[in-house]
Amino acid sequence: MTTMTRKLLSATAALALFAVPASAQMFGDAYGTDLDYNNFEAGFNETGRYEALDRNDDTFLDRSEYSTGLYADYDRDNDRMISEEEWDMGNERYLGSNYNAVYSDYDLDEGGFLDQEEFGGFYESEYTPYYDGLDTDGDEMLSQSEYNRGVYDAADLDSDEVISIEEEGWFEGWFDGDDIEAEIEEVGDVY
Ligand SMILES: [Ca+2]
Ligand SMILES: [Ca+2]
Ligand SMILES: [Ca+2]
Ligand SMILES: [Ca+2]
Repeated sequence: MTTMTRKLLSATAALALFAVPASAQMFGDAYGTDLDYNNFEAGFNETGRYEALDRNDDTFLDRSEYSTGLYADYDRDNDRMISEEEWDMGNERYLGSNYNAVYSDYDLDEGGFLDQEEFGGFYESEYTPYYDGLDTDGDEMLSQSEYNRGVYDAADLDSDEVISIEEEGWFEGWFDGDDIEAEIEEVGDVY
């Protein structure tokens, strides 16, 4: 091994140390064990996800802010487009496995992907009642606890008020250290 290679390797190791997902760390020991709502909320509030979604910093998520967060979540491979596979997966995660809709109805330019505008059309028709359901006090905004509750209930697939370790699979990709704030800004306006 040359000195140069060794230097490169140790630099890589140092980077890898830095790359330990910050959000997962902030989530503490709770992630990876069964989560009741209180454990979940305490950890989740520390991840910065809500602050990243709240683009205008008013401590609430309006319909537009929520749609941008949803788009970022549907977009698994971060190419800023929603493929049919990503769409199916997102619909199942949020709307349930019985949800039925036709992708081509929303892919208006038949490009094989939904962009922000096309997804916005889908969001308007399918997520208006969903958002209303999360907005339990009916003030047309999601508070942090209304948002948290919605995420928790979506991940708690069997609705037994515990997110089991298996159900934590719902969060795949959420706590991997990606800069969610940069991702949200890049997605921009959806609705
Ligand atoms: Ca806001
Ligand atoms: Ca994508
Ligand atoms: Ca509300
Ligand atoms: Ca459960």
